Amino acid sequence: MTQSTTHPTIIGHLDAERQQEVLKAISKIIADAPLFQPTLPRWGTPFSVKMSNCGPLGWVSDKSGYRYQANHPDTGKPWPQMPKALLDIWMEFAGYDHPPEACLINHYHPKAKMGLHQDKDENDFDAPVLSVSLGDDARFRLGGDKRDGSTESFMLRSGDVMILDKQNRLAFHGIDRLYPETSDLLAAHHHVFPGCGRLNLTFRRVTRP
Ligand code: MD3
Ligand code: FE
Repeated sequence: MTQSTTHPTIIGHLDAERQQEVLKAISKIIADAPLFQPTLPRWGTPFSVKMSNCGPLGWVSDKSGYRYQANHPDTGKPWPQMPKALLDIWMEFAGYDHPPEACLINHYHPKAKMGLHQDKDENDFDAPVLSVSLGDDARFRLGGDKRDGSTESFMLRSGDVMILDKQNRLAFHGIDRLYPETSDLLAAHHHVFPGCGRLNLTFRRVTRP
């Protein structure tokens, strides 16, 4: 029997063909808007995750803080447009009338993780956040809206589509660890994504419609 501890937040799954299509779109975006190294505000400590974005706005983090901005922090160019393959995912799963303004692309190398945090840099908390996982399995941790509350963890696997709406929108969450080499999706793209690992897309509204 295959283990499949799904969670109510996982609302869909992209089949292998669709994962390839999305990966191709992401590779094109990265060619125009290279993965950058975000750093922690104040200290300048690098994240273990590298990032890029597409859409009118992109999330960035550097010594001066977290924010959404229209331009790539290294190239100064506007973020690439959100391709149809990505917009279609929002339209199919988000249940929200307005298009996403940002798609944050996170690349996790095999030992990368993301500490417990809240996403509060948006002005619209009524809109859901939609997440798509690609590549290696990862253990995701989800808590409540207070840092010291109880948490639960579950696996995110390649193709999983997760929605964070009303109930979870301000929940603390993070990625504990990856399970390296559990997917071969990124293997053909290892020059774009060193060490393969995992990609996560998060589609967001930033402003109120
Ligand atoms: C729960 N990314 O980019 S996606 C992030 O897998 C982030 O890269 C993780 O947390 C990743 O900020 C998790 C799932 C996710 C995204 C947004 C959320 C979970 C969330 C917002 C509120 C609560
Ligand atoms: Fe987050």
